[in-house]
Amino acid sequence: MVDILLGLQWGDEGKGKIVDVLAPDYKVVARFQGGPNAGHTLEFDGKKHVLHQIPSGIFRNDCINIIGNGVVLDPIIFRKEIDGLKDFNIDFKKNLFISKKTSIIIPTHRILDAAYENAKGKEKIGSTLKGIGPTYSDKISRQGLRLGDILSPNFSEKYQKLVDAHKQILTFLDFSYDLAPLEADFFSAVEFIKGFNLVDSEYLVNQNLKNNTRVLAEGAQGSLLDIDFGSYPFVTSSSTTAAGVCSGLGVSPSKIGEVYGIFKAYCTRVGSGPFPTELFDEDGEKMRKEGREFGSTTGRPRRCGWIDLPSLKYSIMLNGVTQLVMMKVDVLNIFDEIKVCTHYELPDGTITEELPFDICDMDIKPIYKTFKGWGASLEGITDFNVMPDNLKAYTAFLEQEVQVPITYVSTGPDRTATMTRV
Ligand code: 2SA
Ligand code: MG
Repeated sequence: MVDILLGLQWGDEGKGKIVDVLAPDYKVVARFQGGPNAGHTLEFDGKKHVLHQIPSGIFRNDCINIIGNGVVLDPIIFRKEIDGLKDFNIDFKKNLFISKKTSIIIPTHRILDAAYENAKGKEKIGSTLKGIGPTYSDKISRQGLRLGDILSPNFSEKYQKLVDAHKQILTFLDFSYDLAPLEADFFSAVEFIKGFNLVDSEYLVNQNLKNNTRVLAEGAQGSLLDIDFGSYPFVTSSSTTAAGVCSGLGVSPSKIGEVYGIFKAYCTRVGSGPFPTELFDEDGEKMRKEGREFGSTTGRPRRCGWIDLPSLKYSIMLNGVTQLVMMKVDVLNIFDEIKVCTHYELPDGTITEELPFDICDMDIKPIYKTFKGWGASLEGITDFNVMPDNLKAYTAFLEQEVQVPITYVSTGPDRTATMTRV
């Protein structure tokens, strides 16, 4: 079976840490969508590591890591990431496999990303500017480059054809850029990647499934940034929900097992787009500071707010979540009161639990239920039964609302700061 681990909000739920906690149970960890726009932070042995394109199982030497066909990969960033891992003595030949069908981000994709954002003026998506949208656009419009293409003798011609098409758009948008230094880096990174295992990873994944090896599919970006179900157009360009695993790795829906849904005990969002429970006051500031809420890829301050049940329920529904993992509960230790948005009030007075189609064009008023804070450190607590009563009440309320059990609660960035329901 393929188990799936994904974020239920707008990203940065702490997937990196949880994959790392779960990784010992899996011999294969695979990425199925997204690319260098992701930032998965792992902390162990007192050190922090941020991964962008490489799956989080890479620190376990008995774990095979797969970058699937649904991913968009930037060779320049890939090379930097590999360099950043040199102290760990990782055997990449043994532990890392990249699909030949993975789409390649070329330098002009990044330039186009910036040019499109620039052209949008005030309506910016808040893209990470890693070229994600333009690369997926080229994939869908059937002119993109795939990793297997770098092995072909015609690669530079294929590349040039695509760059020429991009240049026309950039001229039209009147956007100035300096391609030469990026191109030099790109071609040297392409040579570098040739030293890795480039495979038809759908066979590799399915062979493992046939041998009863458990595979973990690791999501990047949150479910609410999904191209179909997120707050379009303020979304990323891939299928971030469970459905994306099938097409992004080449596995059948009948092979999907557990779906772990990760959410923060509050909410954050980077980039533009609706965020009904966003706080603009001192509480929001406190969450950002206490939770160190700054983008791990771009360093941007994240917008913060209370937990939002209508959107959490929506994500749980779309993904078929079977187990929940609640992250960063310790950030709420310092709050006297903790709020949960249970419903939305729309501008016309309707009270609803559903996300409206035109969510981007309206002001939604969140309706809150207030809980007492627990006002205590959670350090050293690893058992659900001994958590403070007020945290128990908060957890029980969420579970009862969403009807899915919370099986892990994370109380700090380190692997060991995790409460497990036994
Ligand atoms: P893009 O670059 O085209 O995918 O951007 C489109 C929208 O998707 C949002 N997005 C993200 N939101 C949260 N975290 C992401 N990854 C990094 C991280 C972000 C960072 O893990 O910290 O470092 O800033 C991520 N990637 C994309 C993005 O903000 C746009 O709203
Ligand atoms: Mg992140």
